[in-house]
Amino acid sequence: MEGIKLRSSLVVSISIALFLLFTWVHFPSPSLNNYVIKKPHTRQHESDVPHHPLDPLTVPEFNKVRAILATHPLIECSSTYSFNAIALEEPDKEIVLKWKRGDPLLPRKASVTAMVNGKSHILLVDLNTAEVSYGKSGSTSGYPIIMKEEMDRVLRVPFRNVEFNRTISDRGVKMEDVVCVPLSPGWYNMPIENSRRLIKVQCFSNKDTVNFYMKPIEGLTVLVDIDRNEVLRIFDNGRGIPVPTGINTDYRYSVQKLNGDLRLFNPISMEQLKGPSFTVEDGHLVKWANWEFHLKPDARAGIIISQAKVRDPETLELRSVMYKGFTSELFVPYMDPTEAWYFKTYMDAGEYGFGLQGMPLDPLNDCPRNAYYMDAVFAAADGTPFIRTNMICIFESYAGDVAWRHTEVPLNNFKVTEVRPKVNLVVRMVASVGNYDYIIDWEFQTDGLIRSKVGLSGILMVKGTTYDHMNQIPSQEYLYGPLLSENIIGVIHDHYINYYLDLDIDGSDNSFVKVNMKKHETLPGESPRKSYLKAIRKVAKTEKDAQIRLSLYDPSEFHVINPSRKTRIGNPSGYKVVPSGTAASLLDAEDPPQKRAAFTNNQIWVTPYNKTEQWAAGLFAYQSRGDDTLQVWSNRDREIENKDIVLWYTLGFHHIPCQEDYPIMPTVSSSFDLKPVNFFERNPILRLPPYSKDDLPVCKSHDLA
Ligand SMILES: *[C@@H]1O[C@H](CO)[C@@H](O)[C@H](O)[C@H]1NC(C)=O
Ligand SMILES: *[C@@H]1O[C@H](CO)[C@@H](O)[C@H](O)[C@H]1NC(C)=O
Ligand SMILES: [Cu+2]
Repeated sequence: MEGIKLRSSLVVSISIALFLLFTWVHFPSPSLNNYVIKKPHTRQHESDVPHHPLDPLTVPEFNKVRAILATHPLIECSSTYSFNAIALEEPDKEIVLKWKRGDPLLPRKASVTAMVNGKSHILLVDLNTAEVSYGKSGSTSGYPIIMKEEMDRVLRVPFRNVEFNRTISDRGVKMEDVVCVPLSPGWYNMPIENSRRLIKVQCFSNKDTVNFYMKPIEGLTVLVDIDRNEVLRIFDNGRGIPVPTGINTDYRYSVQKLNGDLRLFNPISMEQLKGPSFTVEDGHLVKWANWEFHLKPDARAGIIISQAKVRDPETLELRSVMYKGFTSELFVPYMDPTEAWYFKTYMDAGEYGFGLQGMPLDPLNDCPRNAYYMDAVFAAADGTPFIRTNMICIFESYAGDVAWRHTEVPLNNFKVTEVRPKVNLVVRMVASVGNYDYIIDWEFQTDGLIRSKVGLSGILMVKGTTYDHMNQIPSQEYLYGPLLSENIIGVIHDHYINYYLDLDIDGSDNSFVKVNMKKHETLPGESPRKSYLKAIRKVAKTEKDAQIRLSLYDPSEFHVINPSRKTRIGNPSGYKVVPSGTAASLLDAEDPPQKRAAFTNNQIWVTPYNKTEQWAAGLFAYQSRGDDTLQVWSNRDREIENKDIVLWYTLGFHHIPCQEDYPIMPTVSSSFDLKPVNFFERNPILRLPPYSKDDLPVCKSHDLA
């Protein structure tokens, strides 16, 4: 009996071959199986031919990369190797910008990160010439994303250890109930961490529940050398802490004790009698309303939005807003300094691959009926491509909101009411990184606004405790989080999601402007008012001018403008980044996890465009030491005025768990906006027509069956 239970596999047939897609969830998901059989509203797989210079690698291209590398000396002569990243090496930005639909496709290249004998190498593979060259990393420390195959392998290692088996049975847990998870170890400048790729394995019991996270075998940590496949150390504390019972922790609908119909509301769906208003051309080019953008899945980032353009209602010109936007890194530090917990400071994109953890979406529940689904092609550790079906969904969303309105008060015999309904286009993926689920939305609005939203759901990482009631606890300060259930503490933690936003407002050369609200006091006798606010504009000259910490008592707007494109009356065309609910890291700047995730030192940064600076915690985030972070790059204090610049925004959450988060969390969301400021001459949706009854005939329910 093994600790890992890979029971969930699904077979996907495509025209050339059969690929096996394994997920590393530990139990079969009923909904997953349903949709494979029915596949409602899923359109065909990605085409095997790329059409656009930014299109992701196709199945034949992955196979070609693999074939070319098979005869490369680095791979051919090594006994063991793995490919921990294979992705399109995007052509240089200026070349992509010149490329037009109908032009011959630009040469295709793949960037491959290979781990050979415990060392990482970057190989650039030219798919046209089959030439292979070595690429530069910029990182001096750290390792690439850990692959699923490596995690499967290390999860078996503890079970070959007598001491591990003994402590499991001493704790009264049956071997067949043990489920283990692979936890990235962070980096703490300890001798054992040098020149070794490490992982920490912790285990749970899944007796009587699929929600094994609620049954931790507390205090047991197995330190494993990933490449040598051996146990280095076993930390065995907390033997006196019982494994929680797990009663009523199973969250599957099928096991809920049903007393009649549990529905709180009748089913709702959005109907589009005339069909959707968006198209996805050549697999990746999305066109909707006044928007057009390139969309692709990515093993590390999840979703990449490229070349987002919005149509100007006055000139009908398609105007550039963003060259590239994606979630660059995540940081999830837990607030417990004890042996079994201090290292839990995950960086989910660079350590596990945010896209690799993007599991198939569940139609009707993850996305509405009118959604279109996009598949991803990723590569396994040996380079074999596989298809992750339904990884992204795209849909028009109408939540009953208003795009703009006015009713004139009937004081002077006015009878005016004008209202426009608000319909948005949503692009969504969900990354299930171990216990947590991140719902990532990019929402495009007709008024030119882009909203980036993150929803957190899934299961808490909890800590076992001897306490089963608050009245046994002398003071809350003894714990690292609230008691959530008998013998379970929800450890306090943060979530940070960093966005790379290469805004190109009407072209690449842009400036960053801080528009600071300042209190002004009136002179004696000047006005009955004592004070008022003024907006003071300041153009950032260098990177340090653009290291921004938000404060309610020193508020600013943050604009990215094109100084050479002005409106009719002379305002520079721009977009602003609009933060909403967010959180800042309070860890010590010299704390190792904070140094590694130094992108959380500020909420906003602006750097000059540099193709190799894309991953906010460095290219190699696993066991990184913080030498290749956004903080390090920004400290060079390069010039950023009227240049091609990249804005970085970090969305944060402090999470003090509560009983409602148990046994699975209702979604918590936050977002930020990219909003036009003097980009359009006036309200860009002024001419949007309202609905009338004829637009939306009422259908009987049987018409929809
Ligand atoms: C681009 O980024 C890399 C990695 O940080 C750095 O080594 C290089 O100097 C940068 N180039 C410029 C022009 O800043
Ligand atoms: C540990 O237990 C597992 C599961 O019962 C068994 O397969 C394995 O052989 C045991 N390992 C040792 C070293 O006894
Ligand atoms: Cu949380």
